[in-house]
Amino acid sequence: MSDKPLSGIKIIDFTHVQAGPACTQMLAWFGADVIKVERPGAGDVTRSQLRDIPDVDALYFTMLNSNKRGLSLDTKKPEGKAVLEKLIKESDVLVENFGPGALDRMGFSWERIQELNPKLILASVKGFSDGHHYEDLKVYENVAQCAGGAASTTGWWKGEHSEPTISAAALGDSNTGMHLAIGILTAYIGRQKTGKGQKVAVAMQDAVLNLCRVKMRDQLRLDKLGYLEEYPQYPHEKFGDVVPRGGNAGGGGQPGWILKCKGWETDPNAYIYFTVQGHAWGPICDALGKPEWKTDPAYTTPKARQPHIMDIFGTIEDWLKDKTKYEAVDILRKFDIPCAPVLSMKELLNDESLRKSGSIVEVPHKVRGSYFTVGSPIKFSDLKPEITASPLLGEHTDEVLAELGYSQDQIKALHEAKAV
Ligand code: CAO
Repeated sequence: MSDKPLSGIKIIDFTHVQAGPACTQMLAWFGADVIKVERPGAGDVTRSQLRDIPDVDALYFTMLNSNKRGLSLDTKKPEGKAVLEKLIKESDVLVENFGPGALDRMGFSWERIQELNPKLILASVKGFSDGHHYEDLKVYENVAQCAGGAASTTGWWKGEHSEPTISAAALGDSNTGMHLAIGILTAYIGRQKTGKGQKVAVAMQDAVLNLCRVKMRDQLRLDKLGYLEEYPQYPHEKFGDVVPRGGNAGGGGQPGWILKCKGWETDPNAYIYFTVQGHAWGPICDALGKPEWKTDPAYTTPKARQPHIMDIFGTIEDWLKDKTKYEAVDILRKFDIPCAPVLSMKELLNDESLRKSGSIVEVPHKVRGSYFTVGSPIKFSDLKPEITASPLLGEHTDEVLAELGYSQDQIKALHEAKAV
């Protein structure tokens, strides 16, 4: 057994696609023994979705299933069910994100699981919470972003592209998985006190809403005031009765916007994000070479600036015209201005700092050679998560069965019955 913080915790990883796998992958990085259970011959659908190399596990799968062991098991066959029962008896956690009711239909209701192992923690992701009027719906990422409030508050408020907009960040999937990981660890610590397992559930709608908390704040303010002073609609346009989409506005108390830099005409990412911190107006004026703004009453307070904040951003864009995004940030950082270049995936993939910190890692893989993936975003002083390859379908089936006490003959029989 290794000395990683979660070593000794055995997790049945009955997850697929992204929300569940993102959760169990993180627990595996930190030392848990995560056994990915998949249907023989097929496996997680992401193994074959969006492949870049024929017949090789797709990056969609490899990037969400590292550090796990692979067990192929048909849990609809009696022999397969018997293996799962044994596994449940010997494990600490079962994580699943099947469609509503699938685990019950398989014969593994919460009541049955408790009979098999009262210490087991059952962790589930569903689209909507138990008892919700949409609890029967199957849900993918973008459905959750719409149901959780993200889509109605993202994007542009007028013009051709003013419809609700989806974020590229996996607010519905990986975000829900991260919430579930916190729930599992909480239940695990709880179990140390009570000796009992419990059911942990996170609905994708709730996880998205949790990240949209500030938009709920804005709805409450709008209901009271009828306007939102930090939105680009203020003070020249009318507000309706729901939180409008705010384009690239700051969202908090500090106005901000995405501004063009040198080369924007041909480079889709030649931009920076610029924030106007209320208390740092002086340094902004110094950085831009506009000392007169420091004493001009039209500029000295956030309230005075807000009616013409877009003109101020226009002046800053003028200043940025002959500077690349990197040059601009190098100047602005000297004045303590919160800003960053807009980075493409290509730039992030090749970013030396991210490689050095382990946020982007290269992982050797038995079949594909090696692949780049996103490493642990959580850094510890006494743990450096080492990212290892995702398992091939059923790669560790015999090993796991042997650990469960199956003899070589019994393992052979399970293969012959096509149960594994
Ligand atoms: N052996 C035998 N059967 C297996 C199995 C195994 N090892 N693993 C899964 N199955 C079966 C299940 O028992 C279920 O069968 P039934 O429907 O007959 O009971 C079926 O495979 C899986 O059903 P599903 O509803 O989970 O799969 P789907 O592709 O139709 O839907 C998804 C996918 C993601 C929409 C659905 O799982 C879902 O809504 N999950 C909850 C929300 C979620 O996590 N969504 C995020 C996914 S990431 O974008």
